Amino acid sequence: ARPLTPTIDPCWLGPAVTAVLRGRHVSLLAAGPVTDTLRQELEAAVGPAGTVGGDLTGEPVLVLARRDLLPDATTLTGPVRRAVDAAHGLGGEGFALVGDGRSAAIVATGERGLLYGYFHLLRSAATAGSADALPTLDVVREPALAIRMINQWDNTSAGDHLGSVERGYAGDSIFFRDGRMVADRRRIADYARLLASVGINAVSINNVNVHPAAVRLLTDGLPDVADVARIFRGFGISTYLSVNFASPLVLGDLPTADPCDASVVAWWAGVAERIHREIPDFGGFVVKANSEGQPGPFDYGRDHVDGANLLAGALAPFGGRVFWRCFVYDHRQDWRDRSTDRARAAHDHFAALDGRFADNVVLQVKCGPMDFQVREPVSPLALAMTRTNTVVEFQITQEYTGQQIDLCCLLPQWQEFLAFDVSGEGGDTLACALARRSASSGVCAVSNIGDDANWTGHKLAQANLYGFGRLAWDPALSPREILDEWVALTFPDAADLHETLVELQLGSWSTYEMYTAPLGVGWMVTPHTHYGPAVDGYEYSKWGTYHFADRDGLGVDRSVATGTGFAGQYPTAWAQRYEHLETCPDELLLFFHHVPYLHRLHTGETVIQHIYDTHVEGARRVVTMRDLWRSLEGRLDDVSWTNVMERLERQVGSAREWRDQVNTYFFRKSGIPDRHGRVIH
Ligand code: GCW
Repeated sequence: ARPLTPTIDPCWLGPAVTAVLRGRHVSLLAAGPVTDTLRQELEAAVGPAGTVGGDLTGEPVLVLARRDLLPDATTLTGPVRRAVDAAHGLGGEGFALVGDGRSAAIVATGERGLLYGYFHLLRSAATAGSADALPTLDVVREPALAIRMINQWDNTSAGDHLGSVERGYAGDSIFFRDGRMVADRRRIADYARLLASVGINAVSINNVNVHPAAVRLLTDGLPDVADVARIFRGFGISTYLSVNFASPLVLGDLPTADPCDASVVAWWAGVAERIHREIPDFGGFVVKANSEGQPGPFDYGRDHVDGANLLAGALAPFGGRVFWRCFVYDHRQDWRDRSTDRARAAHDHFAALDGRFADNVVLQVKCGPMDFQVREPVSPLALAMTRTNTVVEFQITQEYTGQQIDLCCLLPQWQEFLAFDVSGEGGDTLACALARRSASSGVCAVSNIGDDANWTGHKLAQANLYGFGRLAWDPALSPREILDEWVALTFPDAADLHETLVELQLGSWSTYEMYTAPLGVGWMVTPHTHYGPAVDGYEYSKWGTYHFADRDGLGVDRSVATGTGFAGQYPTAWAQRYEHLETCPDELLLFFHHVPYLHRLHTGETVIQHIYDTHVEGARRVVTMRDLWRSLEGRLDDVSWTNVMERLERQVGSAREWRDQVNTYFFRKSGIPDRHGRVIH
């Protein structure tokens, strides 16, 4: 509840959210940088009529206390007493929160737990619907996943590849401008607060494509990075930098970046030490190496283990980690070569290296084997690395899912990935497997924010950022539960529209899927920009992204028997299921198989008719959403209403274009008419 930067959308932390604490007498027993933030939060929330004390005198209505700073439990009563008992055995991020309606207590082992407990209290009050009553509850919460990270793809200057934020659809970077860190850092603090409120505990602040100018963040830019790290530290978030593997070369310090060269080893050790001096709790590095033209260990005949362990060795003395990305594939493929399959690449490169990485290396694996398409199977590499720390990477920014012009709430997609049955025979979900793997495993995601007044370009895209954090904390939450919270917090004055807003979000991913590339085949997008349809846009390209449509059928044969063998990268039960037409799920049919247009889906419908029907239906649903939104005029704040209205109008146009291009394309290829005789151009 610290004052927000004026004119900036407070997202899910608007002033109404802290109303429950106004005028209250609160007590905070803890110490440290996060406690200082929490104190500011509380002071702003209670306002001039309330107080924030540091002990238990005067019967505070809310107590937030580190367990070890409280007197002996037997001397305590009420919620504090119950919370102390419940907090027994919690880790540093967990909390116990007990409220009896009149008073409440949050007890934790560490100060981060108190901060998370505080935001939980605000959420509970908002979702309970009575903004100024303390909730009645008795909960113990701990994050399911240890690593809950956000990756910024922010360039240090706008002249870099793809603008100031790569794949950013919400304005420019809030971190960098004209090659330097922005001077006014209030927006960064607001962002830190938003992230902490949903449990994010790590952030990398610059693009994984590290252009030469950005390499200077390790040198002249370091004091500014240290200042940003200080801001994040106050919210329990550790700061990471993306680094260029060839940094010693780029900076002109050494003639090589060979990971096995002693001078390179010493160079990185020196860098890590300097950073540590400025940022004692520095998180570490994120590295995109030998991927899409970025330098890496292959340039010296070395492998990923050599590369990752080099940086890990430099950071290890200071407790830092290396996030080594596994998005490695041949981006100069010959489309004539049917044996190379981009989907196989990550597993082919990394699976055999399991167990050889240093303890502070974390492999960062994209959630699907391709690249954040609207529908992909889970990455088999995420399942395979059982002896290596792993984070699964999601993309909040909607690169391939409508670019925050189209409404596409991705929570159902992420939830499906995290709930994936790892063995295919019951047992661990992917989320459980990650939790079990190590205390350096979890999830990360590419942010969708920029310096737009509403952060995300599309007001409703805020839910994706909110929801990613909530799912990372608790993957068992359903998209509906998360959206219930998000709507209650974001639109506190529109209780009558609650269900409408939740439903709008919930259905939007499947609507988007309907009018874009069908049945998991992906990639029918405009090359490079990735917005709007281009059915053959990537068909003869070097990027390895094909649908192979001809007059008889379409899809990619990734079976072991007759195709690229990708299906065989899965654990046996899944490999079997994907291998065969009879068991392959419809929504992934064209990802795994090339089939004739008249092949029948499990629904009984033919593939071609399914394409026609879903495209017509998807575009129709967008019109319905637009009309519904139009009818809400005056019932939500004008700024939000106008923003979403304008985006939905554009989405209607985009969906129409997708529908007509995709349907026309397949009619022309197949010559098979639409059973319902609708116009195909
Ligand atoms: O999806 C692709 C994007 C690139 C991005 C790359 C990656 C940061 O088109 O813009 O580069 O993925 O994940 O590295």
